[in-house]
Amino acid sequence: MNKAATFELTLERRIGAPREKVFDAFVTPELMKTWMCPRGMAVPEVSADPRPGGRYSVTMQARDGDRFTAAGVYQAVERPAQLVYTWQWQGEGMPNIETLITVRFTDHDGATDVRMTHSGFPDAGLRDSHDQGWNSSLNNLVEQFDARGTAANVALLGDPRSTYVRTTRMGLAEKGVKYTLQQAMPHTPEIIAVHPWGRMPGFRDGDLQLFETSAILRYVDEAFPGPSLVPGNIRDRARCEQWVSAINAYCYDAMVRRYVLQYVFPKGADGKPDRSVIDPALTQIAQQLAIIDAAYGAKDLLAGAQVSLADLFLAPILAYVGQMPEGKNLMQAAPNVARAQLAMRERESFRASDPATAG
Ligand SMILES: N[C@@H](CCC(=O)N[C@@H](CS)C(=O)NCC(=O)O)C(=O)O
Repeated sequence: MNKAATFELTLERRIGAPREKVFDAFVTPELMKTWMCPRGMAVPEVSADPRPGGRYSVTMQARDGDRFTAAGVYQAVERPAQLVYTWQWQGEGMPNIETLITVRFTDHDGATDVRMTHSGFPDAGLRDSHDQGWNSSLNNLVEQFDARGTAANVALLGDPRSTYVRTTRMGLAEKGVKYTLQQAMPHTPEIIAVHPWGRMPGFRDGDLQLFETSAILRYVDEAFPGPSLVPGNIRDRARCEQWVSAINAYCYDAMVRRYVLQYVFPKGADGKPDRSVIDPALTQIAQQLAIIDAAYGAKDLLAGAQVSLADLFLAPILAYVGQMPEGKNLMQAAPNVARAQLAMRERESFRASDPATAG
């Protein structure tokens, strides 16, 4: 052990099972296989001899087939209260340093509070490089003991009528990630706890909290298996980003804020929609739809060959525009947009995020 090492990582989780079961999940090869790797990876090989001086080894396999093995020696095996073992990555190119893991298991009304400390890192960089992996692995562990699967950790906060909430729901559905939808309105304490500007959606995955739809979906895309929500090709990826940014900066403002919301929450004289806001917005919306129409051309997707964040940001907005009094004419004047939107409406992610049937 490197005596000068001072950097450590501490993670905590509450697991819905008694201490003995959770302890066993750390030292029993068949159980270790089910969770001791970040989400989206697998554990094809594992061995464990859980007694002081006994050895263990865990091999994790990434989606691309790359394998990573960590191994070490048990220092303390005190079922069900505490487990201490060394941890060292094996093979060339891996950090050649022995670190130490201490796991404490505390009873909490039949559930178990797990506190894991991974210590002995020589620098903050190496410590931080383990943070995402351990967080994802411990989320896996929580989900192993919870029938809700990823919905035990993943929560989306907001109102399903929000286009940004729907975009996020579509992204989660495209990835096949189960989540818990927590109904919350803007600027309420529940939302402000996650989103300092009080907007929706807010997002949680275990102890991680995020706001801003693009950031949430980029995290979801990388942290979970399933089809990628950003194109693999660098040019398409940049185009995807370009459209996400333009839709956020220009289209949402004209199409939702200055158009759809003017009908939904009329603020004009006699409680009528304010034409002095709507009419100029309509001119801009027609211009924006013409730009997007040209971008689609004969294709149904804005960037790359698979549905991407760009399409997920636009579809919920267009769904509302199409329902407004001028919506049909606007869409008819942009036939490529209308056709692409029809294709989006056919997707299971679009159906599953319908605000009218939100569950
Ligand atoms: N930039 C944010 C925008 C979120 C946003 O504006 N959400 C709307 C609902 S669609 C909201 O919370 N509006 C309440 C308000 O503006 O006070 C994101 O990408 O998540």
